[in-house]
Amino acid sequence: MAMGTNGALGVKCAQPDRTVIATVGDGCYLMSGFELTTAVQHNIAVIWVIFNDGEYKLIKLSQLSIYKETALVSFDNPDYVAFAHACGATVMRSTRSTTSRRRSRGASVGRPT
Ligand SMILES: Cc1ncc(C[n+]2csc(CCOP(=O)(O)OP(=O)(O)O)c2C)c(N)n1
Ligand SMILES: [Mg+2]
Repeated sequence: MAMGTNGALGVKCAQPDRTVIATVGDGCYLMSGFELTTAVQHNIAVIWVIFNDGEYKLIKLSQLSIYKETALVSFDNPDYVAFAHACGATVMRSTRSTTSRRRSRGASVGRPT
């Protein structure tokens, strides 16, 4: 969990001519998303797509399947748009219907997004 969030930086450094998109859950992003500051400092143009559902969904589904109830799987997210702005990254807010369009726009930005 979370290794893809910051591992994407290494992938982009190894393959600078390729588009690198890390699709991450919000729980995963919270564990290591501060690496965005490194990406901005060295202009490592990774695109992160954060799936913001305010919970550890996989764990919730496991709990439901085993115990028929859930606990400690919800959390409040920070404002990721404000966070990205504060780090100096490019940012786009997406909904279910705009995600793939935004991702292609992100691919053309050439900056941490
Ligand atoms: C370091 C680490 N801690 C905990 C886990 C257990 N784990 C697997 S998935 C998950 C929740 C992931 O939540 P999120 O990233 O929000 O994705 P979602 O399931 O909501 O799509 C957790 C805690 C793990 N795999 N690795
Ligand atoms: Mg989640």
